[in-house]
Amino acid sequence: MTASLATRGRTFHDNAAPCPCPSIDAATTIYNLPFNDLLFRAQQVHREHFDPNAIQMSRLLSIKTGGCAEDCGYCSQSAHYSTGLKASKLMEVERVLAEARQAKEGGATRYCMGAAWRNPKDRDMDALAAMVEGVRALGMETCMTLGMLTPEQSAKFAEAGLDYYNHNIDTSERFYPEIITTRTFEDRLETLANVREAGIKVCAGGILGMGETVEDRISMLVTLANLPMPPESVPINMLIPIPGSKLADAEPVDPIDFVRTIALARILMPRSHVRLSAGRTGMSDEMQALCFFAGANSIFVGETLLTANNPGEDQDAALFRRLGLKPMALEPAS
Ligand code: SAM
Ligand code: DTB
Ligand code: SF4
Repeated sequence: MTASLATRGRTFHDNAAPCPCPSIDAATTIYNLPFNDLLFRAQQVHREHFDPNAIQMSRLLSIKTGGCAEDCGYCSQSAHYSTGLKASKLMEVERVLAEARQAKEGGATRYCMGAAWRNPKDRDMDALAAMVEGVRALGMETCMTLGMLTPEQSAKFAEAGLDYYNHNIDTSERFYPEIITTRTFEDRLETLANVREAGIKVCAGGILGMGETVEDRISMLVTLANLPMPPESVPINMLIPIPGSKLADAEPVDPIDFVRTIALARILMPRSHVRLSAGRTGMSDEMQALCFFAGANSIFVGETLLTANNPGEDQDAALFRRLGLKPMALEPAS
């Protein structure tokens, strides 16, 4: 099982001609282009597939906060660290729907519900499916991020109409055990395969600024681009250092390296939405502008992510005005 999953993407693509899949070497060459050449190329690719001034807007809600059994070194919600976060139980369906209505009024077109779980329990599946159905009925796209899923759980969410499942690979296969020890990189790929097989769209990306090397970042993107189908949505998070977590004092990522990584994601996954995700409160308008120029075309809106701060509505409205950006309209459901 393990080996076949690890090679799944490569086998698929090796049989396809011409092979569109990037190797680490090819991706590294692109990454190391002079900055202006890299951004020009990313912007060209971006314009072939998207309106360069339209940004997709998603809203997050933590439907079950804290007390998580996993030991992810970056996370405020892991029970392995003392981050001062108060744990809570799974929210009632009606409360989730009330929050989703507000998010819609704020302009979000996708509603992402996150839970601090290693995996969902079967006893919670009916309530989770009801959340998906209720949010869909409001006319928003739905996304969930709940940890690992079995094929059966994935099928149940597909039946409920779940549009996207977020499950990040976070970093390279090499660096993964330095950040998380309670599950493996392979476990992540397995859930991604289960979600894909159920017919749900995939949202998968990672975090920069955890002490990884540039090579680790390139390797993470090459893994994503070589999946049997690349993720439709690729969130690139900048680490929000959480006091008390293992990565509280990690060295911040160089902003130019961050922009280069966004540009590489755009070039390697031309049709995917690349999301400038967590960490925007730590970025200047100028850095965000460069990220949009490099091909990022999605953000989280609203004052909170799951537990951490995010620029609020007013700040983002001002940013959009400054840059002449507009919200991306929802594509009609197929
Ligand atoms: N428990 C689920 C899981 O791990 O898949 C879902 C929630 S988890 C918080 C979703 C993602 O948020 C993580 O995979 C990670 O990429 C990102 N994330 C969590 N804490 C972060 C932080 N402090 N800074 C940046 N990104 C973070
Ligand atoms: C993703 O890549 N980033 C989001 C979403 N997927 C679930 C989460 C960011 C979390 C930031 C830290 C926090 O709010 O606790
Ligand atoms: Fe749990 Fe997800 Fe946080 Fe890891 S990232 S500790 S799985 S909530």
